[in-house]
Amino acid sequence: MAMLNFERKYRVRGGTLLGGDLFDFWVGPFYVGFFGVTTAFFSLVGILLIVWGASQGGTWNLWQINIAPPDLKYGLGMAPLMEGGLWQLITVCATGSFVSWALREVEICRKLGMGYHVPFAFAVAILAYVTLVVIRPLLMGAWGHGFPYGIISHLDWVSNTGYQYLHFHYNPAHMLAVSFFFATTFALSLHGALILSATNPAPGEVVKTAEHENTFFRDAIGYSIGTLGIHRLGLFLALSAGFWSAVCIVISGPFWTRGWPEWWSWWLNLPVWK
Ligand code: 07D
Ligand code: 07D
Ligand code: U10
Repeated sequence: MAMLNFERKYRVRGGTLLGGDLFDFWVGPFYVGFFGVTTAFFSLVGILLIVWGASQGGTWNLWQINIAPPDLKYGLGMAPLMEGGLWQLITVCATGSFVSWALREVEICRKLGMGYHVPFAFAVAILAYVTLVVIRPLLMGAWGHGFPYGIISHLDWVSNTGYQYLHFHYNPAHMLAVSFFFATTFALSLHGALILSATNPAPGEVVKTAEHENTFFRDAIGYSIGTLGIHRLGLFLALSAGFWSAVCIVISGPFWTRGWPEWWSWWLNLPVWK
């Protein structure tokens, strides 16, 4: 079936979570739905607030635009608009639009009778973001612990926050997250390379199948995880990277306030060394 025929066949009513038939239509290639409207609303308001905030910030240099969270003295209260209130509104819009986008993905999955793997995966990214700007600030008692919205300024925040704990590489959950990120790129490079080597042969050669793919890895490392298995592993590695990232930052401050190198003194204090 040609792709456009397939789309016509499956672009049917139903599967919505909210709004019934009301927003159950497409605009060009995009499915709308109730959550498409809320995505459009939150993104538009959020972007307008950023542009307005930028216009008050004294620079149009894209790299330097910065919308900072409130001072710590405002605690968990609302701050005046130009002293972090804008950051608070933008955070509401960003969270609203990310969650709306995930729910719109859920509706699309339901229409197509597919699993919810894609929205679930996006939800882990949203969890990491919400951990940075909502959960950790709540646990630490001030919105001022969120990261500022700006291309360079958010890098400064990461660096400063890292050095507050002396040496962030000693954070054990950061180690896990970093290793999962590395493992994800390693797995995707192996997978992309293997698929291309089998299915995109030189002119005149035949296309190979999963038999070849399995045999390559059995010859090389004695085991093949299989064609479905590599996708399960890839999803697991990538989601673990995001999950342990959220853990590594939420424990920094709320659960561990000293330098991360010091955390390892439990090892030196094991009775076995005495
Ligand atoms: C390739 C998919 C496309 C997405 C893109 C990002 C915007 C922002 C906003 C001008 C892989 C679109 C960008 C809409 C424009 C304004 C106000 C995804 C792909 C191309 N960061 N970060 C970047 C975000 C955090 C860190 C780049 C967002 C945390 C470091 C881009 C968030 C920490 C470095 C960006 C976020 C952190 C970057 C490229 C949210 C820990 C870099 C991103 C909402 C996670 C790199 C100058 C990319 C860079 C970079 C966006 C959060 C650390 C501007 C939207 C606070 C160390 N980040 N970031 O390709 O070059 O992602 O920075 O949480 O070195 Mg960041
Ligand atoms: C938060 C992004 C969510 C995105 C969403 C979508 C739009 C729409 C539209 C394109 C989580 C946004 C969409 C806006 C765009 C269009 C059309 C993803 C998020 C919802 N670190 N470190 C991490 C490494 C050091 C520090 C994570 C490496 C130093 C701090 C990861 C190194 C110090 C924090 C990581 C290194 C330090 C981190 C980031 C090496 C600084 C965090 C990935 C090789 C001196 C952050 C939850 C992530 C974190 C984090 C990797 C070094 C500090 C594991 C490889 C030693 C303070 N670091 N780091 O979380 O865990 O993605 O955040 O040196 O807060 Mg680190
Ligand atoms: C994978 C795969 C695989 C494939 C694949 C892929 C993974 C094996 C079969 C996919 C992979 C790729 C294509 C590779 C490239 C991808 C990346 C590198 C990832 C990063 C991607 C990007 C950087 C692209 C990002 C682009 C985006 C997000 C699109 C932007 C979209 C929009 C701007 C429109 C969004 C739509 C919305 C919000 C809903 C519908 C809304 C509209 C159409 C707008 C109109 C609005 C309305 C009608 C609603 C009314 C609005 C209101 C009421 C608000 C008004 C508010 C006011 C204030 C006025 O494994 O298989 O191959 O391909």
